Amino acid sequence: MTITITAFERSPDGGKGLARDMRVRWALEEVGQPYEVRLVSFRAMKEPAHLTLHPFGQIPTYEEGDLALFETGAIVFHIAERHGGLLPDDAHARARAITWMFAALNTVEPPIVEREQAPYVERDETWYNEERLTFLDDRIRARLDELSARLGEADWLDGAFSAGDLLMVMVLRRLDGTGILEEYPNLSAYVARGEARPAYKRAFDAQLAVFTATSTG
Ligand code: GTB
Repeated sequence: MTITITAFERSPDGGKGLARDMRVRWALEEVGQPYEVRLVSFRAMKEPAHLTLHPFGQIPTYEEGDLALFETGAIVFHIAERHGGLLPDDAHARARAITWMFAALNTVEPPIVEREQAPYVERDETWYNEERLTFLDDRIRARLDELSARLGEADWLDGAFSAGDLLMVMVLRRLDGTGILEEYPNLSAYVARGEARPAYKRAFDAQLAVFTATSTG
């Protein structure tokens, strides 16, 4: 059955793989599932046809036959459940890998997104200043201190590479350009290990190709 995902027609990151379709592309590449991509404009994302698929008018979405999903955590989980390669067979190891998926999205990502959005959503507030940004940066550091301590010198968070690592690497990549990740050599190496995976590279090249095609064409 054909899998179709949605992605930005013009990603604001210019193809750096920071938009969330990259997570889904990477998961599909890891499990060897071909997929098609429907590109959507910012306007189309808010129109009824897309809102039927995604109540919040966002990307990515996932369609497979009569199944339509949104939310990258749910999509990656669905892919990992249906195909081998992203979750261990052992029940306890599997539950722990799923725990890391939630940890990436619920515990590590929120302070990163808040910091990323502060310059856009808070800049007109009287209390928006350097002190506020330092506060937000330090909240990220608190999480990374803990994550770094847990990872230690291991390659992945819990044994073999899993969907938990896939989401955690993608979340940490959002720190690109902030200099914060570089304060944690083991986390930087962890992200680099994820980016070195052949499936990651195929997914990255595919999302970049959208940008190069639209910017030169
Ligand atoms: N919780 C949802 C999920 O995980 O699927 C969040 C989905 C989401 O935030 N989608 C964003 C979106 O559609 C794109 S990924 N935004 C449009 C809107 O809300 O109207 C967020 C994103 C966008 C761009 C960059 N970038 O260019 O660097 C990075 C991340």
